[in-house]
Amino acid sequence: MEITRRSLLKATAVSLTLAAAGCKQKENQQVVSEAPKISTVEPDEWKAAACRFCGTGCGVLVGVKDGKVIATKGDPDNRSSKGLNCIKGFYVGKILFGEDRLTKPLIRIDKTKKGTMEGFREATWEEALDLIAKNLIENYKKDPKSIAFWGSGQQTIADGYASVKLWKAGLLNNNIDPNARLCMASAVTGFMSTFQSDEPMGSYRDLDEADVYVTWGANMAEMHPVLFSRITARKLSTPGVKFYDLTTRKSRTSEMADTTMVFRPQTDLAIANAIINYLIQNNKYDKKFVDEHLQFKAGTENLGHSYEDGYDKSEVGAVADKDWNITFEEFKEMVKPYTFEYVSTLSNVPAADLEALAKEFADPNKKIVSLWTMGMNQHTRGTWINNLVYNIHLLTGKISKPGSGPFSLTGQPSACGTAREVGVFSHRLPSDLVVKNPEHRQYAELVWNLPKGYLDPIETPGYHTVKMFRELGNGNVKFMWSMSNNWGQTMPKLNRFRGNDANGKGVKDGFIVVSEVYPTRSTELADVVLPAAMWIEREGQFGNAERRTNVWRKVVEAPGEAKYDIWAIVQVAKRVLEGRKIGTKPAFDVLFGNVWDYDKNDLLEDEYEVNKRLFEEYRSFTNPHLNQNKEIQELGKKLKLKAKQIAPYDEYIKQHGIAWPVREVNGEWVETNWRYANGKQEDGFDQYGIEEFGAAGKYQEIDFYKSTDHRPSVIFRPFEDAAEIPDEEYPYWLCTGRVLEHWHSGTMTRRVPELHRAVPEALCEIHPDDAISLGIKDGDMVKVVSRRGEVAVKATTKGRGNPPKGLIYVPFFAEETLINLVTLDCYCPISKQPDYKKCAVKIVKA
Ligand SMILES: Nc1nc2c(c(=O)[nH]1)N[C@H]1C(S)=C(S)[C@@H](COP(=O)(O)OP(=O)(O)OC[C@H]3O[C@@H](n4cnc5c(=O)[nH]c(N)nc54)[C@H](O)[C@@H]3O)O[C@H]1N2
Ligand SMILES: Nc1nc2c(c(=O)[nH]1)N[C@H]1C(S)=C(S)[C@@H](COP(=O)(O)OP(=O)(O)OC[C@H]3O[C@@H](n4cnc5c(=O)[nH]c(N)nc54)[C@H](O)[C@@H]3O)O[C@H]1N2
Ligand code: SF4
Ligand SMILES: [Mo]
Repeated sequence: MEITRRSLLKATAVSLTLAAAGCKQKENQQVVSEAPKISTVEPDEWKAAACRFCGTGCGVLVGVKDGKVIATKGDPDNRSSKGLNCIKGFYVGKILFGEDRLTKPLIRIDKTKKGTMEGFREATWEEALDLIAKNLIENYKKDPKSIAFWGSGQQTIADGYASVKLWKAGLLNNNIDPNARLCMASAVTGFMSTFQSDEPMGSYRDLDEADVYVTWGANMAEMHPVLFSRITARKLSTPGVKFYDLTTRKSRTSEMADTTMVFRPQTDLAIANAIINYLIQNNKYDKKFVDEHLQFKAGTENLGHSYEDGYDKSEVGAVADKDWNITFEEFKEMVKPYTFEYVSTLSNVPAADLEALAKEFADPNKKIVSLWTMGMNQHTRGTWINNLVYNIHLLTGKISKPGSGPFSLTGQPSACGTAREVGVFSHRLPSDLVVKNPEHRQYAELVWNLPKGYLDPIETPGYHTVKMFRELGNGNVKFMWSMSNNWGQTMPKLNRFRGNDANGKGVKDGFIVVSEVYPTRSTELADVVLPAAMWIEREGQFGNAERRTNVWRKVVEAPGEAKYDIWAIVQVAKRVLEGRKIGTKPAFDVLFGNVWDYDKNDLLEDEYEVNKRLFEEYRSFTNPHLNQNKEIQELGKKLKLKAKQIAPYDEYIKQHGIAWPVREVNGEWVETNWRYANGKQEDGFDQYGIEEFGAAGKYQEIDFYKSTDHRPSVIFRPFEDAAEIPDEEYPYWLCTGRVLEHWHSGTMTRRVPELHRAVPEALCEIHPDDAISLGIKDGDMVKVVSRRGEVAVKATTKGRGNPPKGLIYVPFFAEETLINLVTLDCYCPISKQPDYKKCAVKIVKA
């Protein structure tokens, strides 16, 4: 019998007993457990879902027996992951079973106990929802700017859509932003400024075909392990394949690299410019591609840094995103100073290594994939460094071709699908539409059945995330609702709103609602905690980094009274919209009537139906041509919304995920793998350039149909130094990030015994020479101190990563090691994404 890949996977799948297996909650979430129970019990059925964790978006099959999850394994039919899962995916089923799951709404009765999980009483949903609605309305009436919603790239697409609709159309308020601001905002502004359309053009299929891989600030071995395994497979099986790792600290990823280029933080800007300069000075760029497809621009320079509020309104802050046309010759002059010698002195990377990498790009026969995540996005010049990497790929024509392209990796499971596509940002609306554009608002009004001009009052963008939490700190935000995030641990410069007396006014005096599944550093600051159904305890949809949308059905019941987040959103909407009218109709009926059961005065009982209706409504933003309304058809056509078309809800379940733009061809819904690349549909190429928005057959191979004049921009962006640089008093760089085994604030993964045991505590990685000069031994407690705060942490010179001299690395997963008391909340002036990757600290023996 032929052993297929599929049968092999099936045969080797181990059924894990996922019941709470002795997990016990102790202080600081120390989970103690018995050895994992391996069993050979076969589930009654396997149900398809998407992994709860990272933006890779792997398919997971969930084994259910007697209504309980007993196993998970990779889904061979998911085209993003083809049956693979990493260690977190392997254990994902266990996140449901932490002993301290929140199962009842909690109302705070003692405000003096804020900062702890004491001082709450259990409440009914009715009570909790009434209290939330009362506080929301009261604060809104006093000052619309005093209310805020903080969403997430871990909300499902329907969750995000319902949140946006409630806030932007229901409350006419733009103070809604997601944690994706901390994560993907610079990627978005990078895409928008270069291409005028968000999200990558390439596909994971590129990873199987490239000759050269470059990571520009991504630890893929730990953060995108399944994608990394495709790179290693290619590298190990194909002679001559090269891998360059650009990083500020040697990581697990560096171990696979042929060349690791450890650069001084922030000098990636100069490194990219050195490559560009080399290509141009040596006539090694693709002249035909440049002439046919590109335009050149320059933008505002000398932006300075946003240490405190007021920056956005300052003279330079207000024009930070301005750019203008220049000639190729002008561009050439501007990059001229970036010689290898000069950049080598700035970055500490040997000139020969810079040249070797530049020569890879200069070779017209090499296919190159660039990859990045937080190294480039969490950066006070995050938009710029995104633009610069696009510049390199555009100048060499290495883009949107199988095996060649710039690939911005996403972190969260639905940073793309929810935060970006649905537009859970203060300045956005669904489908790349923005609040400040009148035609965009008009389109949203048409889809949402609002009178013309209804959305006008919200023309001013709301608070972006950092601003929102600064305003919470100083007491101007008085009502905050957060969902699927843990800001009490993950926001930078935490002591703006937690800890010392001068700050935290909004937390102490305000009204805070946290929708959660476990007690966290945020629920301890809450006035009301709403218990949520998680992952496969409800219907859901995520959109991953290669534009693939996944939909899963509810598999098991949530514990206790935990409810799915949409239910809570619509219940609050029902209460706060009571008595309000849109035109002649009750506001609630206009906005949420399609998911409401008027007989039972509750949401439709069928969660699938609720999700499907919300999803299909969002979908109508992307398929104006299918709408009966002529106005929607025409405006949608003008705005080229069809370029992001998604498929009907059920189609995603059937196909185990589909990548947009999706097209209906003879009754089949077909995905696109390489956007902008003209070619055969069945090979994964884009049809829109040929048929829909293309420049009338002008371009054969590629048509950037969303870009202004079909020409993306090569934008000059100079090197500017970091916001805070080590000095005599604070002599070390602090870099923060993650580890393989834990997800962000550790709330879920620390409750999985196997993952917790693998990495039970956060360690501070330090170079052995620095340790000697500070008199520190491995295992000593040290204090990491910045101008903002301090934290005690155990030091190691033998950590998983190896920082260079002068730089230390601390992960942020451990709630007892709040490294964000130390980090800086300066942000990129264009994307408003803060830089967690660099600030200045000193190290003191604790
Ligand atoms: N195991 C696990 N996987 C995850 C997550 C998780 O919590 N755990 N989270 C997911 C999420 S939401 C995200 S955003 C991603 C994050 O994925 P990554 O960005 O890969 O991970 P981080 O640890 O945040 O960042 C580490 C990288 O930042 C780079 N860096 C530091 N300073 C600079 C600089 O000045 N310039 C440049 N160019 N690079 C720099 C380092 O070189 C290093 O490669 O991971 C996703 N995957
Ligand atoms: N120092 C430092 N800080 C960072 C970063 C860094 O690199 N360094 N990276 C930043 C980045 S890129 C990111 S993406 C953020 C992530 O920051 P957050 O999103 O704030 O952190 P998470 O731990 O992912 O929080 C998600 C929460 O949702 C809960 N949850 C799970 N399922 C559900 C559900 O179905 N419903 C509800 N309501 N809740 C649910 C989980 O228990 C968890 O507490 O961290 C940022 N913070
Ligand atoms: S790579 Fe990401 S999506 Fe895939 S199994 Fe691991 S955590 Fe889940
Ligand atoms: Mo992220």
